[in-house]
Amino acid sequence: MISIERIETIIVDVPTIRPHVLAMTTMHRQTLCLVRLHCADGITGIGEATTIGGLAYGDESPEGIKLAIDRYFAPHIRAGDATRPAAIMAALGRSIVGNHFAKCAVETALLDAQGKRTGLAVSELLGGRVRDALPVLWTLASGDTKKDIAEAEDMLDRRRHDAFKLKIGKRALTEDVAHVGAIKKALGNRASVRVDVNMAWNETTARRGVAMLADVGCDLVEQPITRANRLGMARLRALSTIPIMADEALRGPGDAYEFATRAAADVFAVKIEQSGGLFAAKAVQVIADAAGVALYGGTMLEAGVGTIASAHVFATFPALAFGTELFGPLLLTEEILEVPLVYGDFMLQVPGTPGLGIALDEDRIEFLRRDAAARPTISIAAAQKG
Ligand code: MUC
Ligand code: MG
Repeated sequence: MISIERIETIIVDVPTIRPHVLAMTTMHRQTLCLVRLHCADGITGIGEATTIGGLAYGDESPEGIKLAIDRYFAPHIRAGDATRPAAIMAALGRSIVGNHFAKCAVETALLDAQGKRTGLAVSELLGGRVRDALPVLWTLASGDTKKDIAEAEDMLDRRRHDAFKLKIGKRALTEDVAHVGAIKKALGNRASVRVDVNMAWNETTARRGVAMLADVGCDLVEQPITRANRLGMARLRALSTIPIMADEALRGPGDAYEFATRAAADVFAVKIEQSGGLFAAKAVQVIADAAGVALYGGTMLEAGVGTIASAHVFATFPALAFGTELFGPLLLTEEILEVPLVYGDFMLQVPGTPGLGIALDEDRIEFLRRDAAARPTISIAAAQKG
């Protein structure tokens, strides 16, 4: 038995490199809730939870996650054995309803610690990896067609991404389709172009929209309608000539099971946070595989810790037909890891070293944390004086 002696939760705010425009919010920064579990054997595990636009995307916020872990998760974690991550997660599952993002951050930290303890990469603890690198798409979401085309050309030139997801649903349907068509025309066969509507359409708009998008060369439509309308997703899927992907609607294995039995999606966007953890995401994958649903590795725009935790999970998927969108750290102005994740040749490398295979840049975290001691500031008047 190895106890967990200290549980740290740290809120960190990091600006984005440009505004990230989604149907429901525009992001100018990302807020991380980092979790550190200090174990009695001297090993520390790290986890991360992020949301999108505070509470704009889901029903957990970074601040709420911190509070939930500090107040309600902590006694169960302290009562557990660090060498038994599954038993601690089972205890949390029995006592705490929902809170998937918080559970994911804690499970990530438990598995990071256990990996360091056993000398195994997290992907090996999850059953073993089938690949060492993952294809990574980029989201074009500046809100401006010309800027998006220039951004995509730059990504292609640098061999960083050759698949792009466009965020639509905020403007009129014809404007959105023209935007997608213009980008596809500019990129041609050099890139895959997909869209994410983030639930912004009703079913009738979606029926027209999906057909119009197929005509301009779009390869896939992600979550066109509200997460609640599962039968609508099944109807859209039956009519569509291009794949329909479920994202917001998939909040764990139970939803995956229902989507699979209702044939309500061609593709599942698997997200470790939405699923409720790394093993829950694996369960979503297993259900998809059994039902013949294709897979895509999704993101909640996590920084380095959550991104690499996701990568360890996706590295174990036998098939990953639509690649991943694990670009979160690249959307942020600040690096929080000692050694940045390795992107290149359209892929993200998955470390093979024990645990997650990453370390936090402690000085950077101390500087960026929201509760950092007041930094020296200089007033405009003082600066002008001299
Ligand atoms: C989403 O809905 O998929 C993932 C990539 C991105 O640009 O936004 C997120 C959320
Ligand atoms: Mg999505």
